[in-house]
Amino acid sequence: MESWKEAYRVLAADLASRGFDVEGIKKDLQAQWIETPSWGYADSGTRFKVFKQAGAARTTFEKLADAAQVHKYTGVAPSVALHIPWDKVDDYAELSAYAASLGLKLGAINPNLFQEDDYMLGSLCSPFPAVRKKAVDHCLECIQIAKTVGSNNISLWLADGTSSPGQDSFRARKHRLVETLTEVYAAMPPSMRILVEYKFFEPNFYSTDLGDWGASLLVCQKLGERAQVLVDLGHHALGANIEQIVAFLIDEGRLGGFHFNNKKFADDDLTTGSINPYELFLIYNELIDGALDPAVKMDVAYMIDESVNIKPKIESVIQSVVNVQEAYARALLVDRKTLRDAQLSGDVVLAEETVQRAFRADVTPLLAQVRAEMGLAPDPLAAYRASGYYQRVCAERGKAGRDGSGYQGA
Ligand code: LRH
Ligand code: MN
Repeated sequence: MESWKEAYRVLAADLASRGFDVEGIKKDLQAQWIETPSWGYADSGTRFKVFKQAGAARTTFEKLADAAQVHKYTGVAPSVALHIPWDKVDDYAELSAYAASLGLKLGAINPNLFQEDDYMLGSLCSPFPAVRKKAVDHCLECIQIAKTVGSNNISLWLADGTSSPGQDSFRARKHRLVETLTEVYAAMPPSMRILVEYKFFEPNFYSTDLGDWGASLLVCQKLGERAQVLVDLGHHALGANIEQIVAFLIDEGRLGGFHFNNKKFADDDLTTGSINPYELFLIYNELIDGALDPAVKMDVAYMIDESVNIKPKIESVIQSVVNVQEAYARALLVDRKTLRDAQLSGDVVLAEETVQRAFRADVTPLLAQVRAEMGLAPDPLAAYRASGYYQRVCAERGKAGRDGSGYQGA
């Protein structure tokens, strides 16, 4: 018997003896839906160097083929977010059909308002009306693409900001932002929503128009119910309590989604859970607390937004998905009655111990069992590595050679 099966039997018996609904927990884990980013499969780097990797996806079709590998072995990554124009194609219906042939759905559509010369002083916040119109038109184009591929999420990040004191009026830029986004919001069909992402700095280094969750929430409240805040884990000042921000947004009914990744310093876009798995667990602890509250309405898009420079892309995304599964599984093991009683009686240590006991749990056998019940191998990364897919695409995509992970390519 594979070792994880015995470990699972012991864990399930212990959890059941402590009053946990093990079957319910497995159902929740099987229902997880984690969207991966098309741009996470292509070569990316820093301003210093983009290390071209053997086998990296070069076209949107190859990005979808690689994303299908992540879903094939994890079972919980059935959709891919697109970035326009990085994923611009002549026929989006054909792209959508190709995705479906791979068992995938096309997810959030990300407008790109940060790579045109015209956007030097901003896009939707630009002082120049013609530039604002160009930016609005691009968002309207993305709404059309979303309609064509059956996506209901427009995921908007703005690089807009200023780089020196006095460069522009903060209030005037805010007015332009609300005015232009009101036009974009009005163009969305009733089934569609806009996820408004904030970031505290970069590429502007004096001010950012959507610089924190408060700015994003304010703008969303001015737009309407179908405007919600997107929380990218790399977009906060060091020390920010992201799980508290998540709790506030849940309580306001304005948590639209996540861009999961991890950081040590700034917007590092590292593998999710690779630096601070406790933070990811604490975020899921707030998500479950909200989901258990009948007064709270939640519709959260769980998306990964990473671009790793050294690791083979597919393997890093598999690691990220597995780390998100583990964070959710551990958070499902928080004894919420004991936690609430400890909180209400001021027993701070017992409250912390209750949370940490769940974080310390080894959920590997639980997830292995969940995968087995989904007809999948217990270890996605090992199964992917054993598949030979990587060697095959290296040969097909024609760049053999060392890629930092020891693979010699074809
Ligand atoms: C900006 C960001 C945004 C994407 C980009 C790829 O830092 O997080 O979500 O458009 O990364
Ligand atoms: Mn992001």
